[in-house]
Amino acid sequence: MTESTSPLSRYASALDEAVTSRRAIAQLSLTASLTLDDAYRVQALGSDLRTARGDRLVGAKLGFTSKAKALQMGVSDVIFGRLYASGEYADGGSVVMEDFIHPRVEPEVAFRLGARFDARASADPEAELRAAVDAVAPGLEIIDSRYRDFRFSLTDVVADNTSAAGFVTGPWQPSDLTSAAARFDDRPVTLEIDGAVVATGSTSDILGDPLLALPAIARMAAAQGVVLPAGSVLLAGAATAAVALPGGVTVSATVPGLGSVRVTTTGAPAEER
Ligand code: 0L1
Ligand code: MG
Repeated sequence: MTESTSPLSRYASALDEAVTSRRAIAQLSLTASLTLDDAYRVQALGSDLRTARGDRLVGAKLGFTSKAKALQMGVSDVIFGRLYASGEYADGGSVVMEDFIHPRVEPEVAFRLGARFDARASADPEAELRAAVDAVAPGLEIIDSRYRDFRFSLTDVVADNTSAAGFVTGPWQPSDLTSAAARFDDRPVTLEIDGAVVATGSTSDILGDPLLALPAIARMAAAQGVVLPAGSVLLAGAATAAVALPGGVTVSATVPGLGSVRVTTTGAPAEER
């Protein structure tokens, strides 16, 4: 059996088809028993499919970074996903909801890489990644599970690229993370839709401090052999639970000291049409 006809390859194709058709599929775990390594292999095969049709890796993200979500999922480690150029939106721009199935939005803290990062070529990936970060910004992540009813197991969601579907970053602030004074914990985070607060949290809900996403991303990029180009965006994790994202609204996130980020949505996601 060649890899293109293997079960893992078929799962990657089914998930990719769900992305392009905006039609949710059944959870893989209902009929398949995947290991976590298998699930990351499906994610990597999905990445090959995306790049084959002209998409480009522009960053990485973590999920399950809050204690509450990790407990809910019964997991003890974060999950790692990839960000693509097709999912990058401009701050203050608009997002066409027809591109999604049943999107949700969450406020995040984002880091930017000033230099290419290849964890496997580094003697000290954690230190190198921290040194490579040149700026920080507030972010919004749009997640959109490719599974029906937004329901999944740990391996399902890893295979589905951790539900990653879109992201936007606010104004970048230059930041030197090699300074011992750098810390981003304990800042209130507000998520608003059309000016009404829909969720509040704290940057401390992201692994205690969003900075702690960096060693996790370094470790997981090494494990997955993911090389991040200069300019990559690293989404550290969500500071609140995700909120359903309808069409025809303006959503914004604000983090004191980092600023605000916003996008406007147009149209309606697939499941509302
Ligand atoms: O980015 C996230 O925090 C989401 C991780 C995947 C789980 C989900 O879709 O809720
Ligand atoms: Mg997220």
